[in-house]
Amino acid sequence: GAAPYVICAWKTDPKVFEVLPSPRAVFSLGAGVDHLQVPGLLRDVPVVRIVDPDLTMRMVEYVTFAVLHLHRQISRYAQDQSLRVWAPRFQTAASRVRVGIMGLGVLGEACGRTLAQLGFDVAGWVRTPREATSVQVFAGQEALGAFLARTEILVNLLPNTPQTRGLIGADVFALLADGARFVNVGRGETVVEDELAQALASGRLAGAVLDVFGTEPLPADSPLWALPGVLITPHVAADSDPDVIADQIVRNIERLERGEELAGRVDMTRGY
Ligand code: NDP
Ligand code: OXD
Repeated sequence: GAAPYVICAWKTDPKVFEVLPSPRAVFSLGAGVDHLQVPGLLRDVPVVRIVDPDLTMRMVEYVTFAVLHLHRQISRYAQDQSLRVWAPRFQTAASRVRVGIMGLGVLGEACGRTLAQLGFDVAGWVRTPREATSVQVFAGQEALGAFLARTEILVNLLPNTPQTRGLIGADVFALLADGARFVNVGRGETVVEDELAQALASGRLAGAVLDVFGTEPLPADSPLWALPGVLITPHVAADSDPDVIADQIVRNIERLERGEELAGRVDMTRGY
C-alpha cells in the first residue's frame, strides 16, 4: 500500500509507530514532544510541535495567576474565609520577590516578560548561554546553584528530556531561598514527586501550584492532594485551540508539498 502521509499525535500508543514507522511527518498536538520519544519512529522523520501565540498567552495567564496566587497568600486567605476569620497579613512588594523560571523558551520568555512588567525580579535558567535579554539568564548546570539560591518563587517550564528527568528534587529545593514556593507547568517527569511532597510537608517549600504530574491523572492516594498551601489543576495550564492546530498542520502540509522547511520542527536528538 501507499506510504502513510502524516501522523497527528498526542500520547499515541507507541505501537502506531511500529506499524507506521516512516510517515512523511509527525505533528505533535501539543507544545511538548516527549510523548514522541518512542522506539520505532525513524530518526529522519520530521517531528513538529505547536508554537502558537494563543497557547503562549494561555500559559502566560496561568503562570501569572499562579505566581500572584502564591505572592498574595491567597491559599491562607481562602482558609481564613472558610473559618470566617479576618486576618490581614504583611504583604511584600513584587519588586522584592525573586522569581526564577527554569526553561526560558517560547513559553518561559513570555511568562518572564509579563512577570517583570508586574514588577517581579525575574531570572531564568537555560541550557545554552545567550546574550543578555529582558531578564537575567543563568545557563547550564554550573549556574544552577546560583540561580536557585536567588529564587523565591520557582517556575518550572522545562521540557521532559533525558537531561531534565528527575532534575527537580530535594537537592534543588534545599538550594532555594528561604520561604520558597514552586509552580510546575513544565512536565511532571522533571520532578521527583515524593521529594516534592516531603519538601512541602516539612515547610522547606511554603506553597505550590501544580499542573503536571509524573502520573496523570494524579492518583487519588497522592499526598500532594491534601497538603496545605498546594493548589492542583489537572494539566490545563495551556490547552491548544483545535482550530489553530488544524490550521498549523494544513499550512505545514502545504510546505511539505512544496518541499519547504516545516515550521516548528523539533530536533529530536536534542529532545525538545
Ligand atoms: P521551548 O523548547 O521553546 O523551551 C524549552 C526551554 O527549556 C529552553 O529555554 C531550553 O534551553 C530549556 N531547557 C531544555 N533542556 C534544558 C536543560 N537540560 N537544562 C536547562 N535548560 C533546558 O519549549 P516551550 O517553552 O514551548 O515549552 C516548554 C514546555 O512546557 C513543553 O516542553 C511542555 O513540556 C510544557 N508545556 C506544558 C503545558 C501545560 O498545559 N502544562 C502546555 C504547553 C507546554 P535553551 O534556551 O538553552 O534551549
Ligand atoms: C503541551 C501540553 O505540551 O499541553 O502542549 O502539555
